[in-house]
Amino acid sequence: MSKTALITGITGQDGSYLAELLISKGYTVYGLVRRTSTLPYERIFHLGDSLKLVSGDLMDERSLRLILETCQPDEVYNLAAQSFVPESWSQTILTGEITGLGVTRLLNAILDVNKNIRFYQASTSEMFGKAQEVPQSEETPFYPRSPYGVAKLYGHWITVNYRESYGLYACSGILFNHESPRRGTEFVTRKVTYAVARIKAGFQKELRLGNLDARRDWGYAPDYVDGMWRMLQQEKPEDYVLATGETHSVREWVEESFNAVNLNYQDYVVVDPKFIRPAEVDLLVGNPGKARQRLDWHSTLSFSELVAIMVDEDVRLVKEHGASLKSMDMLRGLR
Ligand code: NAP
Ligand code: F7E
Repeated sequence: MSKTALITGITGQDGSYLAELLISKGYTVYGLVRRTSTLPYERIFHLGDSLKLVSGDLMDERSLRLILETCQPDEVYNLAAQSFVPESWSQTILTGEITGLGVTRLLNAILDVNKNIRFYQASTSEMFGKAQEVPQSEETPFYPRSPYGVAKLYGHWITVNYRESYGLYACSGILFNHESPRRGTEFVTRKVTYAVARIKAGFQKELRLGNLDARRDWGYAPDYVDGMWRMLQQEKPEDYVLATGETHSVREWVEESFNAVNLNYQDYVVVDPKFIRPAEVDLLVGNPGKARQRLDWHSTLSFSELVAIMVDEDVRLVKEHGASLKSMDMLRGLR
């Protein structure tokens, strides 16, 4: 019999790729959307009727219970969060409420409605923060460096705790940065590839960035949602790191992106203190050994291939919609 899944964070980068994957596997897929006065559905429009949307919010436990009763999912993927690290210093309480306590609300609703639901929690390499060892694995001690990382660490431990307290099938996926043409333009990879496309087209003159020396383990988002699904298909619930095992600096990402359109980044990039964080995560690189061995999971794109597909897609986007995107970007303030 075909399975049913509920995805929170359906309008985000990962939600859209996970919905595609599960629909392709024959799942009935529900996506939780929060009530807004305009529709943030740009990443899921193309899924049409194959995706069912339900209204609720991680801030509201009753809405979660009602949704579980209506949808009766076999699997719940909790991808919803206030996920932008800098915002977590200015909206600290909100980040704690959604990204941290929101996990407990959803787990409580699962306990009330159906303890057999399999649960995936979107944990993050930001929990390693000031990394205590290199590379980071499931065994590495945590040391978060932002209110976002702190909130996610709470979400991680409450997932582990409910698994151990109530016997839930609950997994925490500790995912390193993963990117795609659907990445939000406030995150550094997409901010850069989008700016490169605009500069090449003559819409933008410079690119203002923060710390170019930070290092990240960047992979391709569709690979990572496949890993989430694999975690919920095992005999026993466990936690897994998903990463490429390679690290690159922001500067390398910038250089490679400008090179892709035959420009020299030094002619355009300005370091702006506005984008420097109160506390930085200097070096992340994951060890995906456990996921490789137990889940047969692999990342499929090299660093250069990832940069290339993101630059190509943004060049195409700017060519097609250049002028209208320009006014939209002004409204968004392109952080
Ligand atoms: P994203 O694009 O920022 O999407 C976040 C999603 O959460 C959006 O759909 C957003 O809905 C939803 N959301 C926010 N507050 C909510 C609330 N109160 N109730 C219900 N939904 C709410 O994030 P992503 O990159 O796809 O990441 C997915 C998850 O993985 C997040 O939890 C993130 O923290 C985590 N993560 C991401 C990465 C990465 O590299 N991408 C790595 C590790 C972990 P709206 O559209 O309405 O705002
Ligand atoms: O920053 C540096 C910045 O915002 C990466 C989220 O998905 O991945 C993401 O968090 C690095 C940092 O991602 C700018 O200081 C320099 O060192 O793209 P980011 P993040 O903070 O790593 C993790 C795994 C998550 O879980 C999060 O939800 O780039 N950087 N200059 C900049 N970053 C931004 N955003 N903007 C700049 O201008």
